[in-house]
Amino acid sequence: MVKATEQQVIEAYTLARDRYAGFGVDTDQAVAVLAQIPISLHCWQGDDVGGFEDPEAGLSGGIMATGNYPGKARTAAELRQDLDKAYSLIPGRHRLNLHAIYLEADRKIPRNEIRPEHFAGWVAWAKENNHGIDFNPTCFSHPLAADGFTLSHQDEGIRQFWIEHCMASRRIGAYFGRELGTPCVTNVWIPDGMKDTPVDRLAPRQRLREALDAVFAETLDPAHNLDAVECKLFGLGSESYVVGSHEFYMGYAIANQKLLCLDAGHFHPTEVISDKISSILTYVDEILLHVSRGVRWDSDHVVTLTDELQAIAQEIVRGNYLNRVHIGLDFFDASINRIAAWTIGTRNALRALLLALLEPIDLLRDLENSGDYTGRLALLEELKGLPFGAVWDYHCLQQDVPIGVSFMDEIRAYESDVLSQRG
Ligand code: RNT
Ligand code: ZN
Repeated sequence: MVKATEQQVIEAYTLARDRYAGFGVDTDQAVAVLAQIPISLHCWQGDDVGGFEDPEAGLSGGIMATGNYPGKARTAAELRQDLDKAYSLIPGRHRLNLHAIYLEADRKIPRNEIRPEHFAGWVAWAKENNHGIDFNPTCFSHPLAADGFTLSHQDEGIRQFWIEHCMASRRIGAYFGRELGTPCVTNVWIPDGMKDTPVDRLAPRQRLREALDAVFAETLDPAHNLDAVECKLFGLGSESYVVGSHEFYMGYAIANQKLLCLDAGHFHPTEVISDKISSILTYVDEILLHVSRGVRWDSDHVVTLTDELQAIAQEIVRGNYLNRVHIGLDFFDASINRIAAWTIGTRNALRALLLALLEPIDLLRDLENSGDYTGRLALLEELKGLPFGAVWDYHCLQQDVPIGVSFMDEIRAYESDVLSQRG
């Protein structure tokens, strides 16, 4: 493959800029805005959601990574090294989304005893590289979650254990926010549910509500920590009933002014989160997205540039929600190079945002408001053929990251130099 030269990229951009200007779109402005949008990269793509709490233990409890591509990170140091590589191939400054099981300690720490000091290594690295950090309590892959219930468990002691874990996680979130000068979004997802039809759908939900009230009882400065709750329709082993459903958490988020986390894979297969954003933001200040791609079910495939990904980005940009939507990724494909998975998925999320930023939104709105739906359709379809790729390449050039698929050259070199050396 012949790489595009700098001159080719600039020439193509110049033509594209004029083309977009014809629609009243300022491409320089679009890339300037794009450069400021942080995406929260999920640490768990780097090691198939294993974590470092207990290197012997595997993933269990309602989610699953499939594939055995060689070279996954085995330690926090390896994971950071892999993340550094991925960030170097993605334009912009981005965040890290950490799970509690990615702590560092010289002994196994019970989950209800995790403390900021167990994450000091991540903070030092984040400071050095200018990353914000987001956080998640890990309410799965644990003996006390083995029967499929955590915060809504019937047993008060088990419930209390998970409440303490989530409380400890929020304090760690506040520590990240304080240290890094940017609020940490701490997102609670629990696997609680039933494989087969329950007879009592209410009691677990009442227990979950009370448990969440206990988790959130301590007031933390929103400049340091923001709380989010993530709903789900079904999961592995919770096919018939999920305690923390969409209605449950939407109600909870509105009643308690929490962030609602919308995961693109957590709804009926033809239901889309893009259409939910403006509804929910009518009632809560901010939301968190888990941008993912389900294939027939909540399969957590690497994000591709689908219609729905573009629709999500359009909603964020058209609604002027860039300051109210926290964009996180959530996929874990263990069957391909994991650094490529991060790079491809994140670059796609950014490409979708760029496409949205390049829309002549005022023109489109005028057509719609004047009832000219024919003109709206014609323009929307024509926009799909405009040279947005030239703008994207220029953005990558400006941000000093590989242009086009040449990022794969670096990933292949890293695979042979680093990943292949791992046992
Ligand atoms: C699970 C949820 C949750 C997890 C992460 C690892 O269905 O999507 O967000 O993927 O916490
Ligand atoms: Zn998720």
